[in-house]
Amino acid sequence: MRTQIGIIGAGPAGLLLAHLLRRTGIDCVILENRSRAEIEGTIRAGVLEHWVVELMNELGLGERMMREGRPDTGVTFQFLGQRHHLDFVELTGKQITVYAQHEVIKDLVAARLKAGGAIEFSVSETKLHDIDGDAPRITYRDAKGNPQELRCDFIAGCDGFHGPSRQAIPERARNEFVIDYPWGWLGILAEAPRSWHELIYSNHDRGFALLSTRSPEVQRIYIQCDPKDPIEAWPDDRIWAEMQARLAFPGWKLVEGPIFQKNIVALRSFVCETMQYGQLFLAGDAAHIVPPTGAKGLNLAAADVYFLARALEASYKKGDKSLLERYSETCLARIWKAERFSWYMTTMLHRNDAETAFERRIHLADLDYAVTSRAAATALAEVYVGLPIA
Ligand code: FAS
Ligand code: PHB
Repeated sequence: MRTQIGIIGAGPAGLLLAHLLRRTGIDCVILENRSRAEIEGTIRAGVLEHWVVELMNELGLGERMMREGRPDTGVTFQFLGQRHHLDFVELTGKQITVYAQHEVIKDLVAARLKAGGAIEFSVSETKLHDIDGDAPRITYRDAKGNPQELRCDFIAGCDGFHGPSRQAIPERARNEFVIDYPWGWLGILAEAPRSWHELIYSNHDRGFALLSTRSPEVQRIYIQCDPKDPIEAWPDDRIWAEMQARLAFPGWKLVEGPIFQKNIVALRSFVCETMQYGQLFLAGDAAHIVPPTGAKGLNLAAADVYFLARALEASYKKGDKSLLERYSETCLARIWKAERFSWYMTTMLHRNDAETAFERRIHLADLDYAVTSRAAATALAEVYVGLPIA
Protein backbone atom coordinates (compact mmCIF):
# COMPACT_ATOMS: atom_id res chain seq x y z
CA MET A 1 0.00 0.00 0.00
CA ARG A 2 1.19 3.58 -0.65
CA THR A 3 0.23 6.96 0.78
CA GLN A 4 1.79 10.38 1.25
CA ILE A 5 1.84 10.42 5.08
CA GLY A 6 1.99 7.27 7.20
CA ILE A 7 0.60 8.10 10.66
CA ILE A 8 1.39 5.73 13.55
CA GLY A 9 -1.16 6.13 16.36
CA ALA A 10 -4.85 7.10 16.51
CA GLY A 11 -4.69 9.28 19.61
CA PRO A 12 -5.49 13.00 19.56
CA ALA A 13 -2.26 13.73 17.62
CA GLY A 14 -2.69 11.14 14.89
CA LEU A 15 -6.41 11.66 14.38
CA LEU A 16 -6.26 15.46 14.36
CA LEU A 17 -3.31 15.37 11.96
CA ALA A 18 -5.34 13.20 9.58
CA HIS A 19 -8.19 15.75 9.62
CA LEU A 20 -5.80 18.66 9.07
CA LEU A 21 -4.15 16.84 6.13
CA ARG A 22 -7.51 15.99 4.57
CA ARG A 23 -8.36 19.71 4.59
CA THR A 24 -5.28 20.32 2.41
CA GLY A 25 -5.86 17.31 0.15
CA ILE A 26 -2.84 15.37 1.44
CA ASP A 27 -3.41 11.63 1.61
CA CYS A 28 -2.62 9.69 4.79
CA VAL A 29 -3.20 6.32 6.48
CA ILE A 30 -3.44 5.82 10.26
CA LEU A 31 -2.09 2.62 11.82
CA GLU A 32 -3.37 1.97 15.37
CA ASN A 33 -2.41 -1.04 17.51
CA ARG A 34 -5.54 -1.01 19.65
CA SER A 35 -9.17 -1.54 18.72
CA ARG A 36 -11.62 1.30 18.12
CA ALA A 37 -13.44 0.38 21.33
CA GLU A 38 -10.20 0.48 23.33
CA ILE A 39 -9.07 3.90 22.14
CA GLU A 40 -12.58 5.33 22.57
CA GLY A 41 -12.69 3.93 26.11
CA THR A 42 -9.31 5.26 27.33
CA ILE A 43 -10.10 7.81 30.06
CA ARG A 44 -7.54 10.64 30.07
CA ALA A 45 -7.55 14.39 29.66
CA GLY A 46 -10.41 16.78 30.03
CA VAL A 47 -9.53 20.39 29.20
CA LEU A 48 -9.39 21.92 25.71
CA GLU A 49 -7.60 25.23 25.13
CA HIS A 50 -9.65 27.90 23.38
CA TRP A 51 -7.82 27.60 20.03
CA VAL A 52 -8.30 23.78 19.98
CA VAL A 53 -12.06 24.33 20.35
CA GLU A 54 -11.92 26.86 17.50
CA LEU A 55 -9.91 24.44 15.35
CA MET A 56 -12.33 21.55 15.99
CA ASN A 57 -15.20 23.84 14.90
CA GLU A 58 -13.24 25.07 11.86
CA LEU A 59 -12.76 21.43 10.80
CA GLY A 60 -16.46 20.71 11.28
CA LEU A 61 -15.74 18.36 14.20
CA GLY A 62 -17.13 20.39 17.09
CA GLU A 63 -20.90 19.85 17.04
CA ARG A 64 -21.09 17.41 20.00
CA MET A 65 -18.25 19.20 21.85
CA MET A 66 -20.21 22.47 21.70
CA ARG A 67 -23.36 20.67 22.87
CA GLU A 68 -21.87 18.51 25.63
CA GLY A 69 -18.64 20.28 26.60
CA ARG A 70 -18.67 22.77 29.49
CA PRO A 71 -17.21 26.18 28.66
CA ASP A 72 -15.48 27.49 31.79
CA THR A 73 -14.57 31.13 32.33
CA GLY A 74 -11.97 30.27 34.96
CA VAL A 75 -10.87 27.95 37.75
CA THR A 76 -10.88 27.96 41.57
CA PHE A 77 -7.70 27.64 43.62
CA GLN A 78 -8.21 26.41 47.20
CA PHE A 79 -5.54 26.66 49.90
CA LEU A 80 -5.31 27.55 53.60
CA GLY A 81 -9.08 27.05 53.87
CA GLN A 82 -9.90 29.73 51.27
CA ARG A 83 -11.24 29.52 47.69
CA HIS A 84 -10.13 31.99 45.02
CA HIS A 85 -11.65 32.32 41.53
CA LEU A 86 -9.29 33.14 38.66
CA ASP A 87 -11.36 34.70 35.90
CA PHE A 88 -9.69 33.73 32.61
CA VAL A 89 -12.13 35.74 30.48
CA GLU A 90 -11.59 38.90 32.52
CA LEU A 91 -7.80 38.38 32.41
CA THR A 92 -7.31 37.13 28.84
CA GLY A 93 -10.62 37.40 27.00
CA LYS A 94 -10.53 33.62 26.46
CA GLN A 95 -12.10 30.56 28.09
CA ILE A 96 -11.47 26.81 28.22
CA THR A 97 -13.85 23.93 27.49
CA VAL A 98 -14.05 20.82 29.66
CA TYR A 99 -14.71 17.95 27.24
CA ALA A 100 -13.18 14.51 27.79
CA GLN A 101 -10.37 13.29 25.57
CA HIS A 102 -12.14 10.00 24.87
CA GLU A 103 -15.13 11.99 23.59
CA VAL A 104 -12.77 13.93 21.29
CA ILE A 105 -11.40 10.59 20.07
CA LYS A 106 -14.93 9.33 19.32
CA ASP A 107 -15.73 12.48 17.33
CA LEU A 108 -12.46 12.38 15.36
CA VAL A 109 -12.75 8.65 14.55
CA ALA A 110 -16.39 8.91 13.48
CA ALA A 111 -15.70 11.88 11.21
CA ARG A 112 -12.66 10.24 9.62
CA LEU A 113 -14.50 7.00 8.88
CA LYS A 114 -17.55 8.90 7.60
CA ALA A 115 -15.26 10.78 5.21
CA GLY A 116 -13.83 7.47 3.98
CA GLY A 117 -10.45 8.05 5.65
CA ALA A 118 -8.25 5.03 6.36
CA ILE A 119 -7.67 3.88 9.94
CA GLU A 120 -6.27 0.38 10.42
CA PHE A 121 -7.14 -0.74 13.96
CA SER A 122 -5.57 -3.61 15.94
CA VAL A 123 -2.35 -3.71 13.93
CA SER A 124 0.78 -5.27 15.46
CA GLU A 125 4.55 -5.46 15.00
CA THR A 126 4.71 -1.88 13.66
CA LYS A 127 8.24 -1.13 12.46
CA LEU A 128 9.71 1.97 10.81
CA HIS A 129 12.22 1.60 7.96
CA ASP A 130 14.48 3.92 5.89
CA ILE A 131 13.34 7.02 7.81
CA ASP A 132 16.47 8.88 6.67
CA GLY A 133 16.05 7.87 3.03
CA ASP A 134 13.71 9.06 0.25
CA ALA A 135 11.34 6.11 0.59
CA PRO A 136 10.41 5.57 4.22
CA ARG A 137 8.08 2.69 4.93
CA ILE A 138 6.21 1.05 7.79
CA THR A 139 5.84 -2.71 8.09
CA TYR A 140 3.18 -4.21 10.34
CA ARG A 141 0.70 -7.03 10.69
CA ASP A 142 -2.93 -6.10 10.02
CA ALA A 143 -5.83 -7.05 12.29
CA LYS A 144 -5.94 -10.48 10.63
CA GLY A 145 -2.23 -11.01 11.30
CA ASN A 146 -1.21 -10.64 7.64
CA PRO A 147 2.15 -8.91 7.00
CA GLN A 148 1.70 -5.50 5.35
CA GLU A 149 3.91 -2.66 4.13
CA LEU A 150 2.96 1.03 3.92
CA ARG A 151 5.24 3.05 1.67
CA CYS A 152 5.05 6.82 2.18
CA ASP A 153 6.81 10.15 1.69
CA PHE A 154 6.82 10.99 5.40
CA ILE A 155 6.05 9.21 8.69
CA ALA A 156 4.23 10.98 11.54
CA GLY A 157 5.14 9.27 14.84
CA CYS A 158 1.96 9.89 16.87
CA ASP A 159 2.28 6.67 18.88
CA GLY A 160 2.56 8.07 22.40
CA PHE A 161 5.30 7.71 24.99
CA HIS A 162 5.66 3.94 24.63
CA GLY A 163 5.40 3.69 20.84
CA PRO A 164 8.25 2.74 18.45
CA SER A 165 8.70 6.08 16.65
CA ARG A 166 10.92 7.96 19.12
CA GLN A 167 13.13 4.87 19.45
CA ALA A 168 13.54 4.81 15.65
CA ILE A 169 15.61 8.00 15.97
CA PRO A 170 19.22 6.95 16.67
CA GLU A 171 20.12 7.53 20.33
CA ARG A 172 23.05 9.75 19.29
CA ALA A 173 20.55 12.14 17.67
CA ARG A 174 18.22 12.31 20.69
CA ASN A 175 18.71 14.64 23.67
CA GLU A 176 16.17 13.70 26.34
CA PHE A 177 15.13 15.57 29.50
CA VAL A 178 13.08 13.95 32.29
CA ILE A 179 11.67 14.56 35.78
CA ASP A 180 9.89 11.70 37.55
CA TYR A 181 7.83 13.32 40.32
CA PRO A 182 7.29 11.57 43.70
CA TRP A 183 3.55 11.84 43.10
CA GLY A 184 0.81 9.90 41.33
CA TRP A 185 -2.75 10.89 40.54
CA LEU A 186 -5.60 8.63 41.51
CA GLY A 187 -8.44 9.54 39.16
CA ILE A 188 -12.07 8.46 39.43
CA LEU A 189 -15.24 8.75 37.39
CA ALA A 190 -18.34 8.83 39.63
CA GLU A 191 -22.07 9.01 38.93
CA ALA A 192 -22.81 12.20 40.82
CA PRO A 193 -24.04 15.72 40.09
CA ARG A 194 -21.68 18.66 39.86
CA SER A 195 -20.71 20.06 43.27
CA TRP A 196 -19.06 23.27 42.02
CA HIS A 197 -19.46 25.41 38.89
CA GLU A 198 -15.81 25.15 37.76
CA LEU A 199 -12.59 23.18 38.32
CA ILE A 200 -11.15 23.30 41.85
CA TYR A 201 -7.37 22.88 42.31
CA SER A 202 -6.75 22.28 46.02
CA ASN A 203 -3.42 22.42 47.86
CA HIS A 204 -4.14 20.74 51.21
CA ASP A 205 -1.88 19.48 53.99
CA ARG A 206 -3.11 15.96 53.19
CA GLY A 207 -2.25 16.37 49.51
CA PHE A 208 -3.44 17.76 46.20
CA ALA A 209 -7.00 17.29 44.92
CA LEU A 210 -8.66 18.35 41.66
CA LEU A 211 -12.41 18.48 41.11
CA SER A 212 -13.29 18.31 37.41
CA THR A 213 -16.31 17.08 35.47
CA ARG A 214 -17.41 15.07 32.46
CA SER A 215 -21.15 15.88 32.34
CA PRO A 216 -23.95 17.02 34.69
CA GLU A 217 -24.22 13.36 35.78
CA VAL A 218 -20.57 12.17 35.77
CA GLN A 219 -17.75 13.81 37.73
CA ARG A 220 -13.99 13.44 37.29
CA ILE A 221 -11.97 13.83 40.50
CA TYR A 222 -8.26 13.33 41.21
CA ILE A 223 -6.20 13.10 44.40
CA GLN A 224 -2.45 12.99 44.82
CA CYS A 225 -1.19 9.57 45.91
CA ASP A 226 1.99 7.49 45.97
CA PRO A 227 2.70 6.52 42.34
CA LYS A 228 3.62 3.05 43.56
CA ASP A 229 0.24 2.52 45.26
CA PRO A 230 -1.69 -0.46 43.86
CA ILE A 231 -5.27 0.61 43.04
CA GLU A 232 -6.40 -2.01 45.58
CA ALA A 233 -4.98 0.25 48.31
CA TRP A 234 -7.75 2.71 47.46
CA PRO A 235 -11.21 1.31 48.24
CA ASP A 236 -14.06 3.71 47.49
CA ASP A 237 -14.60 4.78 51.13
CA ARG A 238 -10.93 5.77 51.46
CA ILE A 239 -11.10 7.72 48.19
CA TRP A 240 -14.17 9.68 49.28
CA ALA A 241 -12.77 10.35 52.75
CA GLU A 242 -9.61 11.87 51.24
CA MET A 243 -11.51 13.88 48.62
CA GLN A 244 -13.88 15.27 51.28
CA ALA A 245 -10.93 16.21 53.51
CA ARG A 246 -8.81 17.82 50.78
CA LEU A 247 -11.70 19.78 49.23
CA ALA A 248 -13.48 20.66 52.52
CA PHE A 249 -14.92 24.18 52.57
CA PRO A 250 -17.30 25.79 55.11
CA GLY A 251 -20.95 25.30 54.13
CA TRP A 252 -20.08 23.14 51.13
CA LYS A 253 -19.91 19.36 50.66
CA LEU A 254 -18.68 17.27 47.75
CA VAL A 255 -21.61 15.16 46.51
CA GLU A 256 -20.58 11.50 46.31
CA GLY A 257 -21.88 8.73 44.04
CA PRO A 258 -21.00 5.29 42.66
CA ILE A 259 -17.40 5.18 41.37
CA PHE A 260 -17.32 3.30 38.04
CA GLN A 261 -13.73 3.91 36.96
CA LYS A 262 -10.53 4.47 38.87
CA ASN A 263 -6.83 4.36 38.01
CA ILE A 264 -3.46 5.70 39.12
CA VAL A 265 -0.98 7.45 36.81
CA ALA A 266 2.54 8.52 37.67
CA LEU A 267 3.54 12.16 37.02
CA ARG A 268 6.42 12.84 34.68
CA SER A 269 7.95 15.69 32.64
CA PHE A 270 9.76 14.57 29.52
CA VAL A 271 11.04 16.18 26.33
CA CYS A 272 12.89 14.58 23.43
CA GLU A 273 14.96 17.00 21.40
CA THR A 274 14.90 16.52 18.32
CA MET A 275 11.34 15.79 17.17
CA GLN A 276 12.38 15.00 13.59
CA TYR A 277 14.88 12.75 11.86
CA GLY A 278 14.95 12.38 8.08
CA GLN A 279 11.35 11.86 6.97
CA LEU A 280 10.11 10.99 10.51
CA PHE A 281 8.30 13.65 12.53
CA LEU A 282 7.25 13.02 16.14
CA ALA A 283 4.09 14.63 17.55
CA GLY A 284 2.39 14.55 20.95
CA ASP A 285 3.35 12.19 23.75
CA ALA A 286 5.79 10.41 21.42
CA ALA A 287 8.01 13.48 21.91
CA HIS A 288 6.98 14.98 25.25
CA ILE A 289 5.08 14.34 28.47
CA VAL A 290 3.74 16.86 30.97
CA PRO A 291 2.25 16.22 34.42
CA PRO A 292 -1.55 16.68 33.94
CA THR A 293 -1.76 19.50 36.51
CA GLY A 294 -1.54 22.11 33.78
CA ALA A 295 -4.01 20.30 31.44
CA LYS A 296 -1.50 20.66 28.60
CA GLY A 297 -0.95 17.11 27.30
CA LEU A 298 -3.70 16.85 24.73
CA ASN A 299 -3.39 20.52 23.76
CA LEU A 300 0.35 20.23 23.07
CA ALA A 301 -0.34 17.22 20.83
CA ALA A 302 -2.80 19.38 18.89
CA ALA A 303 -0.25 22.18 18.51
CA ASP A 304 2.43 19.80 17.19
CA VAL A 305 0.18 18.45 14.45
CA TYR A 306 -1.10 21.93 13.61
CA PHE A 307 2.51 22.94 12.89
CA LEU A 308 3.25 19.65 11.08
CA ALA A 309 0.22 19.87 8.78
CA ARG A 310 1.10 23.48 7.91
CA ALA A 311 4.70 22.46 7.12
CA LEU A 312 3.67 19.48 4.98
CA GLU A 313 1.21 21.64 3.03
CA ALA A 314 3.97 24.20 2.28
CA SER A 315 6.25 21.37 1.17
CA TYR A 316 3.73 19.67 -1.13
CA LYS A 317 1.93 22.74 -2.46
CA LYS A 318 4.82 25.23 -2.83
CA GLY A 319 7.93 23.06 -2.63
CA ASP A 320 8.86 25.12 0.43
CA LYS A 321 10.57 22.82 2.94
CA SER A 322 11.61 25.56 5.36
CA LEU A 323 8.74 24.91 7.80
CA LEU A 324 9.52 21.18 7.78
CA GLU A 325 13.18 21.91 8.46
CA ARG A 326 12.16 24.11 11.44
CA TYR A 327 9.37 21.80 12.69
CA SER A 328 11.18 20.62 15.81
CA GLU A 329 12.36 24.13 16.72
CA THR A 330 8.85 25.55 16.21
CA CYS A 331 7.19 22.88 18.38
CA LEU A 332 9.82 22.96 21.13
CA ALA A 333 9.41 26.71 21.68
CA ARG A 334 5.78 26.04 22.70
CA ILE A 335 6.52 22.73 24.41
CA TRP A 336 9.08 24.15 26.83
CA LYS A 337 6.68 26.93 27.88
CA ALA A 338 4.05 24.26 28.60
CA GLU A 339 6.63 22.11 30.41
CA ARG A 340 7.54 25.07 32.61
CA PHE A 341 3.88 25.83 33.33
CA SER A 342 3.06 22.20 34.13
CA TRP A 343 6.10 21.95 36.44
CA TYR A 344 5.09 25.23 38.16
CA MET A 345 1.46 24.11 38.69
CA THR A 346 2.57 20.67 39.89
CA THR A 347 5.21 21.79 42.40
CA MET A 348 2.98 24.64 43.66
CA LEU A 349 -0.04 22.43 44.29
CA HIS A 350 1.33 19.09 45.53
CA ARG A 351 2.42 18.31 49.09
CA ASN A 352 5.79 16.73 49.23
CA ASP A 353 6.92 14.90 52.36
CA ALA A 354 10.49 15.73 51.39
CA GLU A 355 9.81 19.46 50.94
CA THR A 356 11.35 21.72 53.57
CA ALA A 357 9.26 24.14 55.63
CA PHE A 358 10.83 26.89 53.53
CA GLU A 359 9.71 25.25 50.26
CA ARG A 360 6.19 24.80 51.69
CA ARG A 361 5.98 28.52 52.29
CA ILE A 362 7.35 29.28 48.85
CA HIS A 363 4.57 27.19 47.28
CA LEU A 364 1.92 28.92 49.40
CA ALA A 365 3.45 32.28 48.46
CA ASP A 366 3.23 31.26 44.77
CA LEU A 367 -0.47 30.52 45.24
CA ASP A 368 -1.07 33.75 47.17
CA TYR A 369 0.76 35.73 44.45
CA ALA A 370 -1.29 34.04 41.68
CA VAL A 371 -4.62 34.98 43.28
CA THR A 372 -3.74 38.48 44.55
CA SER A 373 -1.58 39.94 41.72
CA ARG A 374 -3.22 40.75 38.40
CA ALA A 375 0.15 40.31 36.66
CA ALA A 376 0.70 36.87 38.20
CA ALA A 377 -2.89 35.82 37.55
CA THR A 378 -2.63 36.93 33.91
CA ALA A 379 0.62 35.04 33.43
CA LEU A 380 -1.03 31.86 34.75
CA ALA A 381 -4.26 32.39 32.83
CA GLU A 382 -2.70 33.05 29.43
CA VAL A 383 -0.86 29.73 29.46
CA TYR A 384 -3.81 27.84 30.90
CA VAL A 385 -6.27 29.02 28.20
CA GLY A 386 -3.62 28.43 25.53
CA LEU A 387 -0.85 30.64 24.17
CA PRO A 388 -1.49 32.05 20.68
CA ILE A 389 -0.87 29.35 18.04
CA ALA A 390 1.42 31.51 15.92
P1 FAS B 1 -1.68 8.97 22.87
O1 FAS B 1 -0.85 8.14 23.82
O2 FAS B 1 -3.00 9.49 23.31
O3 FAS B 1 -1.99 8.11 21.55
C1 FAS B 1 -1.01 7.28 20.97
C2 FAS B 1 -1.73 6.19 20.19
O4 FAS B 1 -0.74 5.40 19.52
C3 FAS B 1 -2.52 5.25 21.10
O5 FAS B 1 -3.82 5.10 20.63
C4 FAS B 1 -1.73 3.95 21.04
O6 FAS B 1 -2.56 2.81 21.14
C5 FAS B 1 -1.08 4.04 19.66
N1 FAS B 1 0.15 3.26 19.53
C6 FAS B 1 1.12 3.09 20.46
N2 FAS B 1 2.08 2.24 19.99
C7 FAS B 1 1.68 1.88 18.72
C8 FAS B 1 2.24 1.04 17.73
N3 FAS B 1 3.37 0.37 17.95
N4 FAS B 1 1.58 0.88 16.55
C9 FAS B 1 0.42 1.56 16.33
N5 FAS B 1 -0.17 2.38 17.24
C10 FAS B 1 0.47 2.53 18.42
N6 FAS B 1 -3.38 14.94 29.76
C11 FAS B 1 -4.11 15.94 30.30
O7 FAS B 1 -4.06 17.06 29.80
N7 FAS B 1 -4.92 15.68 31.40
C12 FAS B 1 -5.01 14.43 31.96
O8 FAS B 1 -5.72 14.24 32.94
C13 FAS B 1 -4.27 13.37 31.40
N8 FAS B 1 -4.37 12.09 31.91
C14 FAS B 1 -3.62 11.09 31.35
C15 FAS B 1 -3.67 9.75 31.83
C16 FAS B 1 -2.89 8.73 31.26
C17 FAS B 1 -2.95 7.29 31.78
C18 FAS B 1 -2.01 9.04 30.18
C19 FAS B 1 -1.12 7.96 29.58
C20 FAS B 1 -1.95 10.35 29.69
C21 FAS B 1 -2.77 11.37 30.26
N9 FAS B 1 -2.74 12.67 29.78
C22 FAS B 1 -3.47 13.68 30.30
C23 FAS B 1 -1.95 12.99 28.66
C24 FAS B 1 -2.72 12.58 27.43
O9 FAS B 1 -3.94 13.25 27.37
C25 FAS B 1 -1.82 12.82 26.26
O10 FAS B 1 -1.19 14.10 26.33
C26 FAS B 1 -2.50 12.66 24.94
O11 FAS B 1 -3.17 11.42 24.94
C27 FAS B 1 -1.45 12.78 23.86
O12 FAS B 1 -2.00 12.35 22.68
P2 FAS B 1 -1.11 11.51 21.64
O13 FAS B 1 0.19 12.19 21.47
O14 FAS B 1 -1.99 11.30 20.47
O15 FAS B 1 -0.74 10.15 22.36
C1 PHB C 1 -9.63 16.47 33.62
O1 PHB C 1 -10.79 16.92 33.61
O2 PHB C 1 -9.35 15.29 33.34
C2 PHB C 1 -8.49 17.40 33.99
C3 PHB C 1 -8.75 18.76 34.19
C4 PHB C 1 -7.68 19.60 34.53
C5 PHB C 1 -6.41 19.07 34.66
C6 PHB C 1 -6.17 17.69 34.47
C7 PHB C 1 -7.22 16.85 34.13
O3 PHB C 1 -5.38 19.89 35.01
